[in-house]
Amino acid sequence: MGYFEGINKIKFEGASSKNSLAFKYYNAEEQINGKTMEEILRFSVAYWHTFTADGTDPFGAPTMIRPWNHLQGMDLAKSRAEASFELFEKLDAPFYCFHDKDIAPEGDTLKETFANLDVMTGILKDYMKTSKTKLLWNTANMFTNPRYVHGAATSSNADAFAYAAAQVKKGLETAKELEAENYVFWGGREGYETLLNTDMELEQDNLARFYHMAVEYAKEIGFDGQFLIEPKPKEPTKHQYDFDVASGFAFLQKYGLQDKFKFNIEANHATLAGHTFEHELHYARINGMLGSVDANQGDTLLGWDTDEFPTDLYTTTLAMYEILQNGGLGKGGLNFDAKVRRGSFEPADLFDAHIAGMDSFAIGLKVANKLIVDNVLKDFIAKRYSSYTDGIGLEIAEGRTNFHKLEQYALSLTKVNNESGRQEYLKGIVNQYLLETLSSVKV
Ligand code: XUL
Ligand code: CO
Repeated sequence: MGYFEGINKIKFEGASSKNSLAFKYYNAEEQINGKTMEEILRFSVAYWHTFTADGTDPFGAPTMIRPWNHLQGMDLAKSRAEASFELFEKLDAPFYCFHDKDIAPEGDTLKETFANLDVMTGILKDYMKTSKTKLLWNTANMFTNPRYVHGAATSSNADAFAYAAAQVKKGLETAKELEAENYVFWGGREGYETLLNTDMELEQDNLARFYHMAVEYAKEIGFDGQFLIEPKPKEPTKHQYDFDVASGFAFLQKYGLQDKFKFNIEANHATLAGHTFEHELHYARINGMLGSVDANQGDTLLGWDTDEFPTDLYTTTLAMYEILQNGGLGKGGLNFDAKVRRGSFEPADLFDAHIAGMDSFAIGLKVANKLIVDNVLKDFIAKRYSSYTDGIGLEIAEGRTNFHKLEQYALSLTKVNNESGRQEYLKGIVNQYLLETLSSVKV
């Protein structure tokens, strides 16, 4: 203890609190439909943004003032681990997530890297014995090291494929050891830049073989966490294979992997793919594939992944609307794959950022729950599609018709009457629920 001096355990103080280091809306204990906010929201801290990132950007040097900045190698790794559990405790965070490379430095050989990982896994395991914070997921960083310049499981080089396999094998052992609830694949370099040098068919077949081997090995060692694929359309590669949920789902189905995987959906990745966050959540949900969430937000003025802490209440509301209708996130959670801005370089900014994100999702949860309890959108949608509940519509919905019958029916119509979709009215209603919830929050 002692990395974040002057910062006490963050408490819920209510909407009128002027204390920046207090929750205004996130009240872990508060019950929403028989479950606590903590149980529904399952917040997670991302190790890489909070403990590993130093504020470097393509134009400038590190800016982050961190108590561990003077250290290196394994000393640095140990210090970050100690600091992380202090932050988790102060935020009362139920979960955290990491890449292998975040928790332990790479050695000169794979053997050395594994030895470093073993030490750090043991240290994290010890902290976890006396902490409530569990591992939501871990993953392998197969994008930073130059060996992955052409990809990992989709590399043109079989040696890189093998190295990646060894890394994931170790990752699954770590997941088992730390009792991770999930294991994530984000295909950082699994994509391509130009077809002029790419065998896309082989790359995709290999990616599927890799996933199958991971599933097999998890079974072999008895790791029963949920496998998750995290789609992202671009960055760092121009074309990433796991573009969005729809393309990822098609891939999983083609290769018979759809029962073994779900999706980890990141807000900023959704918008990079030209979708809304709620579109991706919805698409996964209706296909039974919504696994977990990387909770962040992008910037509509910028075309890249800015990984900002989520503060847009409209978006958190519509995201929670999907998550609640999914019956929650199961083994998944809301992982803040988000970083403080380069100019927010003080340790206290890490707390402000998480508090803002947690409060924003708490508000979203309350508004979404009210929208669901009052059946506002559901009733509207049911009425909008009511033509499929009797007559010719029911015949269509039950698969009891054909083009001959439909042609006959159409010939009998004098006019097709439509009703307004009333989009503006519905947006007004969502605003009304948002404002009503905000004003009714106990202060
Ligand atoms: C990159 C990204 C990753 C994954 C884990 O955009 O989101 O941090 O969440 O590899
Ligand atoms: Co992510």
